[in-house]
Amino acid sequence: MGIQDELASTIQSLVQPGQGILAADESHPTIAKRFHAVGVESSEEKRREYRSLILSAPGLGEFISGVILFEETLGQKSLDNVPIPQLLESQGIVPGIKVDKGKQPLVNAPGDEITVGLDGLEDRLEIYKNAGARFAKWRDVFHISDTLPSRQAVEANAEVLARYAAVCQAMGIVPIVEPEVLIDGDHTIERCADVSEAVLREVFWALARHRVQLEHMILKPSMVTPGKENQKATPEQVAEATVRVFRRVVPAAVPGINFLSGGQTPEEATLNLNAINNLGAQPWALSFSYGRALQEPAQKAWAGNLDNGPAAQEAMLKRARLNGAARSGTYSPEMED
Ligand code: 5MM
Repeated sequence: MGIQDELASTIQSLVQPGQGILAADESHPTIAKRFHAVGVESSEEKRREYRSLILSAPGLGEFISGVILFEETLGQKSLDNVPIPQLLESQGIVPGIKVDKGKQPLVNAPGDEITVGLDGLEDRLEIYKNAGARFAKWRDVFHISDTLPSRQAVEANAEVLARYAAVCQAMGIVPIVEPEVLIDGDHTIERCADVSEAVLREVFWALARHRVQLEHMILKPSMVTPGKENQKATPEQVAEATVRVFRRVVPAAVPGINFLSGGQTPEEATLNLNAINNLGAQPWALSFSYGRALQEPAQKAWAGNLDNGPAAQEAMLKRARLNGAARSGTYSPEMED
């Protein structure tokens, strides 16, 4: 299969009605934090146990089209000794891989950060592709304050995101482009809308400069919400603010927008996605690529005990199913019972 056909076929598998993407690509410090919250010490074996359990939940492929893995997991075997990428393919799920190397302070821009990982990216992508990855993910992070993010941060992060996306496509790997505007702070929903619009404009300008094919990428943005220390907005307010910004700046050629949950509770993230999809037809498929909002209940149910595996799988499936419904605006809170 040629590169273009590979990209088209992966996009087609990822963007499906009733399905979304599971982000299970927490780096070691992040997964340690998540495990700590349920009283588990993070070790390679515990990470393998937990991730193997949730990824082998029977029927997961009905609601999950792709899973973003961390490098370690891509090379691991499940509890049944099946390579994880193979386990996913057997569920009809496309394996993906986080390829950024995290973030660091942006020099001469106090408070801003820049995501790193372009050095050697091509070589790593080749290894990941041979291991079974068909799509990749890179996350930029933007802090909101009265003065942040700076223009420098918006431009510099958009540039690396676009360069990453171009390299991925050249190798037949679909890039997930993730500019996350953080929910931390007491800013208003209007301030979040302004920052999100500026960030997305810059990202799409950089993608155009680097000749990224919009038809062969997925956007993974944050929703437009108030800061978590501000008053909560209703799902309808979040949906309206989000769709207004996206209609202004995201070209119709982009096939899918898969939101991150960014610290929303599992129920909030489902309600907000449902409200977004209730606003009527949009040019793009509007779905999820949640990490915490899909996994939190499963992590609580597992709590480090293999005997709780079936309960963890059930919790995972439940959130996947409910978000699958929110993907078409057919979720209702009664379905939680
Ligand atoms: C924003 O985080 C991404 C989506 O997860 P949430 O839905 O929980 O917000 C997630 O894919 C994130 O990029 C990975 O967990 C990797 O994060 P770290 O901090 O470990 O690089």
